[in-house]
Amino acid sequence: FLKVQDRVLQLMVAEPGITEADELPRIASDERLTLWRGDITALRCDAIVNAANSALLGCWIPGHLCIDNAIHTFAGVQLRLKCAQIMQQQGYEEPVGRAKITPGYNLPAKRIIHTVGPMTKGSPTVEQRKQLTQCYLSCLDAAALDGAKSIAFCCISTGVFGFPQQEGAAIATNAAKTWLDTRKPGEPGADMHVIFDVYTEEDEEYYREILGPDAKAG
Ligand code: AR6
Repeated sequence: FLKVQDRVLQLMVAEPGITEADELPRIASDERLTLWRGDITALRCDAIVNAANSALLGCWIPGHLCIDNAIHTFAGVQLRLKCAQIMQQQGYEEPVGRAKITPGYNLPAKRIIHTVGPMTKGSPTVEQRKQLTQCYLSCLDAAALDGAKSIAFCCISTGVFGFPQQEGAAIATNAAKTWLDTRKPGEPGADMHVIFDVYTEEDEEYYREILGPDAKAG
C-alpha cells in the first residue's frame, strides 16, 4: 500500500502534462520572448491571459471551444465566484482594453489576467487596433504590479471576436516589445518573460513570420 501511495504522490508532484514556462526556450534574437503552441490551461507560469467578454463571468455557451470556457472549466467554480465579486464591486460591464487579475485556483498558473478585446467584423478600425494594443499593455501592467515574472498571452480577440489573426499577431508582438523596451532596470516587469501562446498552426506561422525563423513554438 505504501508503495502505491508513494507512486501516487510521485505522479502528483511530477504533474505530467504540465509545461513549465521557465523551461521553454527563448527566442534567440530576443531572449525576453518565447513562442509556444499549446493549451494555456496546462502552462505553469506567473500569469496567463484570458480573452474574456464584458460580463467577465466566463463563456455561457456549453462546450464552446473558446479560451474563456477552457480557463473557467479547469480553474474551477471559485474563479466564477471571484469574477462575480469583482464585477459586483465594479458595478458596470468590463470595458474593452482593461485588465482584471484573479488567482489561478486549480490551474498551474498563479494568476489569471482577464481582458476584453475588441469585437471586429472585417477590417478593424483604427480605434479597434488601439483597443487591442491596450489589452496587451493593460495585462502587462497588471502582471508587473502584481509581481509576475512571466506572462502567457493567448491571441486576444482573434477567435470568436473576429480580429484578423495576422494583424493581431503584429499588434501583440509590437505592444509587448514596446512595453518591455520602456521598463527601466529594477522597475516591476523589467525582467518579464513574455510567452506568446499560439493555439493553431496558422497563428504559429504568423508569429514566426514576425519573430523570425528561430522562434520555435515548442
Ligand atoms: N489555450 C490557448 N489558446 C486557446 C485555447 C486554449 N485552451 N482555446 C482557444 N485558444 P477566443 P476572443 C485561442 O475565441 O476572440 C468567448 O466566448 C484561440 O485559438 O477564445 O477574444 C468569450 O467569453 C484564439 O487564438 O477569444 C468572449 O465572448 C484565442 O484563444 C469571446 O469568446 C482567442 O480566441 C472572446 O473572443
